[in-house]
Amino acid sequence: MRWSLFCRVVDNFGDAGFCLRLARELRARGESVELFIDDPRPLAWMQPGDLRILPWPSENEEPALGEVVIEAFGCELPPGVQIACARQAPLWINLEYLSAEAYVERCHGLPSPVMSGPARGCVKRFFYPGFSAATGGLLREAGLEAAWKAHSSAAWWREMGLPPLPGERQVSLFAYPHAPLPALLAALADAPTRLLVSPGLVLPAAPPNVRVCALPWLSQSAFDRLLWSCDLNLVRGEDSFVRAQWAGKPFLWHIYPQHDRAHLAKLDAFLALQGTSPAAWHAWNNPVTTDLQLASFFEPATRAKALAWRERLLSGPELVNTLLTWAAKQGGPTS
Ligand code: TRH
Repeated sequence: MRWSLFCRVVDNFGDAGFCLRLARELRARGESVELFIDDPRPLAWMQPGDLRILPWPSENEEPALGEVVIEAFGCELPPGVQIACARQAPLWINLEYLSAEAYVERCHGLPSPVMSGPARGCVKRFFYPGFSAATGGLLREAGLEAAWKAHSSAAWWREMGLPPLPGERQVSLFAYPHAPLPALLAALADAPTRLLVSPGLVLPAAPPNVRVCALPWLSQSAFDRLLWSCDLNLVRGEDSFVRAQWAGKPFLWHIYPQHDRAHLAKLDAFLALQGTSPAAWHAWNNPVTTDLQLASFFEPATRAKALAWRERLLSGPELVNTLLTWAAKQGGPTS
């Protein structure tokens, strides 16, 4: 089957990063895929391989579409593409953001009739990624489990030219600039720690026990392996948040802030689902935090909990499987 993915980069890298993983994995499972994207620059360092990447269509362009069209994260298709949808009647999927909130189960799979514009009368279908069997699930590459099991952190650090000092804790940091970085540095100062910092953050001077290592942008594959190799991962947005869960290591989430503070309900929904005490998570997401307690994140019980959570997610739905099942079942015209 042929899939046409449409992605507009709102800001940051999550939309592009997720669409790239999705396109790559559909391809890996034998599907034919093209990714239309308005800003392909982040894909260069994420490393798209030989995927078919196309520029965002102009207003009146009517591309020949695949049997499935994915409109990612409310990116609103240009009028010409909407006309093409009305004429070609693909399975048209409105792919939404990940959340653990209750509305996701209610809304996953619902029809979304197009009420105006050139595709008026067509019906899209809502697809919600999520954590339970009643959602679209999480994207997990078919090869991920074998690669994760075969991974050697020691070998990977050597390969990257980043060997750790003996006894040093390894912590990755990918966060938004408003994160309470002084509190983080203070929280890590109780034991020798290397803080591996992704681009985009300016850190204050580090205390003696904390060794800061600035990273370049890594390919998605290397970024995943960074998370597999660290003792604690500080991740953000949605895609790295999911990757931290597949890493099976303790992690702390810097959630993407929304103007109406809706992100706090989203954060709490995840914590409730996981049964996690919110103190450190709330503190990390408060820009003026001065007291961040992270000692428990390095305890064996927290490591065991991260692995148990990973196991639980492994038994849940996988997003690409869900999409392929939809495509097989609902592949007929939707207009
Ligand atoms: O960049 P983000 O903050 O993206 C955000 C969120 O997805 C947010 O929910 C969304 O609304 C907004 O974009 C528009 O964080 P995220 O989701 O983790 O995406 C980062 C991507 O970059 C992810 O695919 C991992 C990838 N990445 C690398 O490939 N190499 C790297 O070195 C790093 C740091 C990230």
